[in-house]
Amino acid sequence: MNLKKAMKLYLILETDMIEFPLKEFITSVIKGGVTAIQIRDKFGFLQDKMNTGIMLKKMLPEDFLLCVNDHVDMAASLKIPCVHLGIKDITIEKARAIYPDSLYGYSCNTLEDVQTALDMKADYIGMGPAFPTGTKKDLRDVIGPEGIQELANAAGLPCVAIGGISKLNAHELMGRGIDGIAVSSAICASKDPYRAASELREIAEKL
Ligand code: TZP
Ligand code: MG
Repeated sequence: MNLKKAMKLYLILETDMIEFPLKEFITSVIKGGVTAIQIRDKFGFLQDKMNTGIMLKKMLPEDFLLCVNDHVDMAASLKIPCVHLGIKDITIEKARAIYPDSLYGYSCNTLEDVQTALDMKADYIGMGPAFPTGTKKDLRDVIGPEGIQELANAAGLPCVAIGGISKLNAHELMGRGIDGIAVSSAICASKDPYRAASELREIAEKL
């Protein structure tokens, strides 16, 4: 898998925000240009996330970058190819002992986090929050486009910016050394998810 290419438009799935049947929504956003999906649903039941994972595995091509937030065990049991972890989760080293075949992403907010990601041999980095957002409750300090650039330069790994990104501010992330943008509300809460995805993909192509 070409990870940099696969991370161009990375959708963080928060199904509570979605106003359409999930299957219909996924079909629309894939047509619109989403290149990766992370099952997050931070406060959802694990059984529901498992069902979402089973459905997405059936719908998406085998080489699609499908990720699971936090739940290494769920990813391993469904053979989902990627797990996303952060400072509050088990380490990537421990996760690899459970599920060695997975790709691992790591959330970074500081240069120290980037060093941790490199030490743990993360496959990619999610860096942010780029902008203020209400989607994540335990939000760390907003680092802005300059902070994103600083972390991307230090990382030298495939990376996406995350946090409060919309079609109104995504252009501020151009030329910052990132490979893609990760969004939740800008697509999940949209009345026209196809359009939201295609507008963001157009911007992501110019990063
Ligand atoms: N991690 C940092 S900010 C964030 C996560 C999961 C929330 C992203 O959601 P939105 O709606 O795109 O700001
Ligand atoms: Mg986590």
